[in-house]
Amino acid sequence: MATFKVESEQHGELNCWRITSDRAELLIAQQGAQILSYQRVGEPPLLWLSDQAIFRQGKSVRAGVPVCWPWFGNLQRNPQAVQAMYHGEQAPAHGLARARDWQLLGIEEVGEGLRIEFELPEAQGDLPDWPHDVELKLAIELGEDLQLNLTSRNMGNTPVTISQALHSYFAVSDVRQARVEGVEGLDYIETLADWEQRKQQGALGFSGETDRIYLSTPTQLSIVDPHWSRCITLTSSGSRSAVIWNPWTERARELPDMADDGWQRMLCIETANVWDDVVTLAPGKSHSLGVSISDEAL
Ligand code: TA6
Repeated sequence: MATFKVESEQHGELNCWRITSDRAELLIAQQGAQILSYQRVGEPPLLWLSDQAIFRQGKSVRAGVPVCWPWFGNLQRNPQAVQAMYHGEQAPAHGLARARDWQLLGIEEVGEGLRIEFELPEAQGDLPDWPHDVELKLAIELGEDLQLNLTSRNMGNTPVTISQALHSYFAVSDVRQARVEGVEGLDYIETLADWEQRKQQGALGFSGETDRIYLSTPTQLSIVDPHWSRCITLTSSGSRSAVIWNPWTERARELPDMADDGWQRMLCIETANVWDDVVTLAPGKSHSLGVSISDEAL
């Protein structure tokens, strides 16, 4: 029987919970219901927390799993149906949910694991310039693996279209030695070359800035990290798209919350609903975007 310890912690301006079991440790912030770090006993971290992370209200932390919702990235790059949902002038990158306080609904033991559930009550009509009524919940399950499920339920009378992502920052020994498997042969949007559509040849290695939207993704993607003799596997549900990002040298220098060499130790694979995979929720309908993160020795 697994035992869990839950402790409250303050990191800068943010209320957090540290959850420890005999297998793993998880740090979660109330802001954004954001996982900040995740490490299994006796292993290097699985999720990356920037050395220069800024823990400030209203600013997403460069770490773990920010929740991008109800749009992903630059709103102007989203399909018209997603753009039409927002009535404001300046749309913040990656939506409205990642830098607001969520409500902790409960922490309970489920089987051998622990289930932590959050809700963003403001999504039911109180988000600035986004006048829709969606019940938005994030369930985090810490068991043998780490699982996240983001569920949106349209409580209003008209359809709502969203894009979204679980913007996961994985820790790697050195991104130049790592590769992503599961993307072989997929079409992707190269956002760094005028959003051109291209086809992936072989597995994805890293030798420069990378910011791509992969289309028609399979349910499993893996990060193979030979230096740490580790393979991290992401198993997604409710998703047919994924964003893979590494800022490399120059972009990292521009980010105030990332060390100049921080890009070497991280790699984002973001389980998503973006591009031609956005979600339209009819009244009363719900959609869950999920990812389960596991790892094994190579
Ligand atoms: O997911 C990739 C991306 O959209 C990149 O273009 C990059 O800007 C990154 O997210 C981080 O965005 P942020 O707003 O958190 O600095």
